[in-house]
Amino acid sequence: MGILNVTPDSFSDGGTHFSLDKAVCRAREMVAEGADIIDVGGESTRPGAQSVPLQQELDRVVPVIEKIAAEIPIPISVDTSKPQVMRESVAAGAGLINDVMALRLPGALQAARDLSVPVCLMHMLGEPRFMQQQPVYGNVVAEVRVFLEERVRACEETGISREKLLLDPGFGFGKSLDHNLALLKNLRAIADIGLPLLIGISRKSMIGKILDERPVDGRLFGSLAAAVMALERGAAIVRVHDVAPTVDAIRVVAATQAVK
Ligand code: YH5
Repeated sequence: MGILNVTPDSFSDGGTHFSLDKAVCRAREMVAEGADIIDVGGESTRPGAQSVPLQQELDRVVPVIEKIAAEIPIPISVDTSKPQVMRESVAAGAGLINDVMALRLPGALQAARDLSVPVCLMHMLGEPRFMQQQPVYGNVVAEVRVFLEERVRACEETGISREKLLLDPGFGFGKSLDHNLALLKNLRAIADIGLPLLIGISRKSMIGKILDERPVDGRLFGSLAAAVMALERGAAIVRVHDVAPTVDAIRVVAATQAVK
């Protein structure tokens, strides 16, 4: 899954304006590099980020989805928590909802049910603005598992079938470095829930911290190591910035996993 951020700080036209053409070019490039899904996100969910008003998120995301859905041969996912953005994005051509709030906003469960597309449910402790202020768990792996199982039940009770669901432990979302490392090492316990696992570690601060505060642009090799570890522990999809290098890593893992 290739990440396509459609926030004003990405794909600027040189000024302060977002360039639709540049975003579409990046999507084409990721397809050429071997991406199987493009994840379009218009709300920054980084630690400390403010939430984006509904109309602004719609204005960012919907035109991009419309344009790339018309010309790109792979599924498009929308990274959003807002029911209205889910509805308009699917109408514009998105085929997957990627919700870091795991359908906890009012109306989100109903929107996902009505749209009947697959949904990725991600674990997050707290909310983006405050989530990195000393997160506390008894047993992070067990608690993430219980949370995800509870969200699966909420989906089923709303009429969303299990077959439509993917799960994600939410690396970096309300987790310290030790929490993230425990989740990566014990990812099998989350995979054992029995639904496909999506993992987002690419360039995240856990990689930077392990590598002595390496800046974002030097985190590729560390991100690849983490992706390989996740795949070996049962991950089905990795959400990444660097598609071509990740596809090589995936092919090495897949070739090895194919041996009896
Ligand atoms: C995720 O894990 N993450 S947005 C901080 C960074 C780098 C990247 C430089 N959406 C996930 O990608 N959806 C995001 O430090 C996600 N799983 C799913 N399913 C945050 C992000 C990032 C944040």
